[in-house]
Amino acid sequence: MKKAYIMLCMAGCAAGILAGCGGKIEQTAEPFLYGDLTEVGDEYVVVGFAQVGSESDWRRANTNSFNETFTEENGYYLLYEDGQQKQENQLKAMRNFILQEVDYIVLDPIVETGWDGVLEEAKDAGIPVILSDRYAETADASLYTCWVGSDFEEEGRRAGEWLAMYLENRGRTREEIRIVTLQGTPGSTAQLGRTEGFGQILEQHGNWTMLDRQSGDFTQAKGEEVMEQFLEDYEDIDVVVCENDNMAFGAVEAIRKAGRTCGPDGDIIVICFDAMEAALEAMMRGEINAAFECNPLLGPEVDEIIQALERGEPVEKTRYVEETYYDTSMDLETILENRAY
Ligand code: GYE
Repeated sequence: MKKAYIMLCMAGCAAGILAGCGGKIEQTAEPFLYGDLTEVGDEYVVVGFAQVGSESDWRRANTNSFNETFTEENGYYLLYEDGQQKQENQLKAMRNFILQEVDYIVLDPIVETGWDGVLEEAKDAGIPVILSDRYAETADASLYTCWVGSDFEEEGRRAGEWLAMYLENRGRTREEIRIVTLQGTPGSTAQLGRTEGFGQILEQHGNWTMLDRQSGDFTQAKGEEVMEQFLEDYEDIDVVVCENDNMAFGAVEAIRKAGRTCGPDGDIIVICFDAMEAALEAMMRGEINAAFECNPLLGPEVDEIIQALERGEPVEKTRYVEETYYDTSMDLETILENRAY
């Protein structure tokens, strides 16, 4: 283990600003770890975590998972940087970590491209980079140690298959089904995979029409804005696919303001991805039809990887976490009682 000297983090990025939280998200984690040249003892494994931001409930749970896992009691010293949904901030954070000679870098890349340069710098400095949640497209796979996260394409297919089954159960296989999509941050793995997976099932159904797809950047405020526009632009929307829970909350709000109804008893089917507690509660209120789970608890997964690397063992290059889905036909109350997020 190297000895790391923790310097002042980028002061310009101090505020943990929440985009479009609509009162549903609270900032729980410290956005940056400040320190004045604190010397960290050799007994700690120093991990620099370049997080995407704090745009959603999922993100908050993900950050908490790292904060709870990478504690001093567990032998870690965690440097946490909130990129505030800007690649530029994440690049700066990574360069800071390299300068500080951390033992490991954990990167959750906001988008898939544009990382080769900084990954090469980390490699030259001998610092392993673990990709968590979102993926980074690299020219050379040896630039990162491994990736752990969700099978986003499978999540998208699962949502499409659920919709097909739902419509079939309601005898709507012949009717034209008019769909809109609120997409996540363009170029992020979660957006690309969910769009692709759902698109594969869309292609199999001649009666489904994708009217429009626009980005709501994974936030509630933008989700609401885009849905408002969709409702003005298109008549008879049957389904809104929201690439995360928070955009679904925004969509539900826009639907309500437009005097329309949604959920199992309404006229617009709402489906979303993440399936965090608040989405299950919205399903219980009859606002959302189905939520496709995305597991945010990646802290323990990355911990296992680092422990294996510390023992000098090889690690799998790609590691998927298990996921399921929920809809209003299930006993959501009981499910919520036993749920960690
Ligand atoms: O679905 C969304 C968040 O990358 C899986 O990012 C993550 C996504 C998640 O903003 O809520």
